[in-house]
Amino acid sequence: MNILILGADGYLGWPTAMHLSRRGHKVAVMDNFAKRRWETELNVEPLLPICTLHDRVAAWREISGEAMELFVGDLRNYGVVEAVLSKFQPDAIVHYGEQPSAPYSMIDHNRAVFTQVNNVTGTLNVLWAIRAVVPECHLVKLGTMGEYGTPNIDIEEGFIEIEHKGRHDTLPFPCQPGSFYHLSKVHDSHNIRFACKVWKLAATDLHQGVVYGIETDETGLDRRLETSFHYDEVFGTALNRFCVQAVAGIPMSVYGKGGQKRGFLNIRDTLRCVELAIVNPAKAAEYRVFNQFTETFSVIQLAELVVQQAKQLGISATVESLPNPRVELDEHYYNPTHTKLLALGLEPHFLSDVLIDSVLHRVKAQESRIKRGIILPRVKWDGKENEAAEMKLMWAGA
Ligand code: USQ
Repeated sequence: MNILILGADGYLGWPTAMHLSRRGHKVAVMDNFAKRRWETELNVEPLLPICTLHDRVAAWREISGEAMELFVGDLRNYGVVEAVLSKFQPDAIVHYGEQPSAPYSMIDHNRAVFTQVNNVTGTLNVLWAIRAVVPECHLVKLGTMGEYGTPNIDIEEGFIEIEHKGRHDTLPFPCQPGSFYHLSKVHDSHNIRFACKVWKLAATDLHQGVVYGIETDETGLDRRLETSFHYDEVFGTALNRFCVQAVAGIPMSVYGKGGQKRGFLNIRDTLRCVELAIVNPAKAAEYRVFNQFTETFSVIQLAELVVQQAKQLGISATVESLPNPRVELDEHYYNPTHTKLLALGLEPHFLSDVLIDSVLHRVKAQESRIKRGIILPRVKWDGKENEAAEMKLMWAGA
């Protein structure tokens, strides 16, 4: 299959590209390197130094013998998107090419508007270009479990059957997202579903939980193939941050009571889920949603697990409850369904089996690179202090 990866320079994009290339697909990668600019803007960097995408593509060719076509371009430019699809003629597109951070979208007005315009426009352009150039192409789009929020009922996979005043229907599951970033994904989901309905496109919306992990089978083949692993307050996710904090001897930053429950999955399972979605494609006019995570934990459970496992490496990690910078429930019901990917053959990696080997060991080896000053949260959901903060002055635009 011809598979185009959008956002291929990122944490998940690059490992996905190698994973699919190694399995015999013809892969092309596209990115505008915006993430590297946002890192510079906020003076943060991944834990491991990461080669340029050009160098990684060259290294991949040397190591695997497989070529990848590289496109440098911005999804907000419709002409560029159409040209790339015309040239590569993808059978499937994996779309990671968005601003991925909730805290980034909450820094100030600029970043909130930027996140929504960037994400929604990019996805709309992809939809229009598929319609114009490759209408049978299957879109596999990275959405988020955060689209649902934390309702006091079980979360279904995309749709809920409702009885209302004696009538029955199956409707999109109600969305109560918790940041302007998560809202951008909800807007995308509506646009994709509509495009599937009116143009008979085929799409899978992967409502993914929080990903952890630093290594995949392919990134482990050569130092030059590593992927970016963030632990700062803006781009780092909870578990990755806790592992770095444990190794650095900083108390783990549990926000509020730590009763926030989320779905989690290992980076290796992300790659497998995307592959399963591609090889079992949606049909024409079908918009389907897969809830993509393997286990649920509360934030405090995660921190406690890191304490236990770090102990086995001789690290005595501690936990600190910080005032929650976000506006979210920190004690709530959470029971999301996730059966569709398991039914397609997903065999999950479980956190307690892989945490030491797949994360803590690697972080420990890079201990000297940890920047302690970028860890504590400064971005607050109420926005007031962020507006005055130095971050506002550092806005570099799109
Ligand atoms: N949290 C802490 N301490 C920290 C960092 C986070 O207690 O140091 C808490 C947050 O308050 C939140 C939970 O951990 O309740 C998850 O936060 P996160 O930063 O790990 O994840 P989130 O902001 O939700 O976003 C991440 C990715 C995003 C993806 C999403 C999946 O950045 O791209 O869409 O996970 S989900 O959370 O299911 O929406």
